[in-house]
Amino acid sequence: RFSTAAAVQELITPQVSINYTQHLINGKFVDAASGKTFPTLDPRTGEVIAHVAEGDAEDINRAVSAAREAFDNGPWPKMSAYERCRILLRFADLVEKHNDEIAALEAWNNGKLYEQAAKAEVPMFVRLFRYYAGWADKIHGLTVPADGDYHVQTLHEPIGVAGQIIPWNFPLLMFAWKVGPALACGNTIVLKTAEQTPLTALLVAKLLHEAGLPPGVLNIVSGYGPTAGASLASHMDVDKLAFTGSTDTGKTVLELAARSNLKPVTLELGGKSPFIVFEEADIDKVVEIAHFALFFNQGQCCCAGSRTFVHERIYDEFLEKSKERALRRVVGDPFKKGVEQGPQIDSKQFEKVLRYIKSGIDSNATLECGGGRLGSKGFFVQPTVFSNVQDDMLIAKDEIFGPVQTILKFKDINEVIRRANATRYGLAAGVFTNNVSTANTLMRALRAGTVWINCFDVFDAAIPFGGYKMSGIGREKGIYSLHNYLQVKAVVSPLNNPAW
Ligand code: TXE
Repeated sequence: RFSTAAAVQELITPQVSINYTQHLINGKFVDAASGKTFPTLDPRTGEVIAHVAEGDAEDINRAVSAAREAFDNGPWPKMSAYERCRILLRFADLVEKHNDEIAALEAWNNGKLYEQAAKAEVPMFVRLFRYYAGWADKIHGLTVPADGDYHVQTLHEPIGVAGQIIPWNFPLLMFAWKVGPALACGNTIVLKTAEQTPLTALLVAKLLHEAGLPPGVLNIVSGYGPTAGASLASHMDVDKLAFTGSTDTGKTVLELAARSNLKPVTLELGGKSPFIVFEEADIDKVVEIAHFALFFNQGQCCCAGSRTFVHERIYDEFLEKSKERALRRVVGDPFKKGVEQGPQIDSKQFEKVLRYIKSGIDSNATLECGGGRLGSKGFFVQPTVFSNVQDDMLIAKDEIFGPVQTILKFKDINEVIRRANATRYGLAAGVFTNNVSTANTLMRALRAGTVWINCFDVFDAAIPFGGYKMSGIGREKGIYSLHNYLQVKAVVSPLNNPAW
């Protein structure tokens, strides 16, 4: 009942050309210092779609020098905040104008649905930049009522050169979450994109320069983590680091930051988010939301509802309907209308997902549907559902990051709170109930950065996002994200100026 392998192979070439593959340093596209390039792939086929400049320590040095110069001596941090706001607004307009082209490149390089990119992600990118443009001229300090005859104020100043490392699952949105607040606050940036998805950041950065961004304010280096990424994290002239990716790499970059110049670090890491369904929930509706919460973006979401806890009284019906829904999921070419799921990003992630499926089978969870590769080309995985999942199984503990739903049974509220919190992660949670006191109890008891009640994956530029425990440090989006990119300076002067 899955779409056939033949459909998977009948690929549509996106109507977009790839014009930017070099690093962007000091406002110019340049080759890697070493002259090296690396291939970037189409996840539908595994075929190369472009060769991209491969950055290492020397490229990071050049990019950081440009960002340092732009911060210390360039116009950006000193520019009127209103002018910065207008540049960001012009940029948002330009992206909106090129919506479909940008979406096509995003889908091509990532394997995500073209419709999802065109109708949700690029518009959300635009919304995020308009939101941050709005903040640019509303950042100000306080007048502080200190004891004694002193006038005391705080200045909120940009922190300096921000190093930013982003992953491949939402290349454009991760760009917006990081670049938006850093620019609104007047910082300069060196961004290292994920090696799997270097293309759209370069395309939108070109538009940002067309909108009036001065050279050197945003520099982009493509390349791998242990080379380019590690050089950025440990650079002595980078004042702040923001990272999204795996918990293991998060630990590595935190250590690199500490061992170099103790730059402050924000981390947005993995998750194993509980999705809790109480007995009185509307089963049909919640089955659909639970399906979306897990399978959206091929299951490659840090906040995926990846532990579906269902009350024992509705468990059997919920399971049957979840399985039936997964069997109906249309997998195929992400450029085709009606397709709901494309390929995983690359062979490494594809193999990882298949390994976890095997581990689920080996640990005696019940494989309800799916369980293997789809087709013989690219990185497609069958939508998979496991029931009879126990908390100590690897599939219930680790972040699978693929289209694998694990369904667990619970009896009562205290038990499910304890089990939902028994994880090293704490990124998000979903609660489905019509009972106000159940909702009120869970929203407080769950140790997660976001609790969605009777909804899931509701994102908005103004809603903060981030993790408890090993899901991260700090918050992105909303007013909270600005704190990551500002220094607070206290300024104290006597009220009655002494006669010197
Ligand atoms: O992550 P990495 P990978 C999770 C998900 C996935 C797993 C592995 O479970 O299956 O992580 O994915 C850069 N110094 N998430 O291997 O390695 C790297 O180049 C500096 C959750 O892709 O964390 C890329 O730009 N940088 C997640 C970025 O880190 C380094 C999104 C992420 O890669 C580096 C992605 C190093 N030593 C994966 N090593 C989320 N939170 O949404 C790698 N990088």
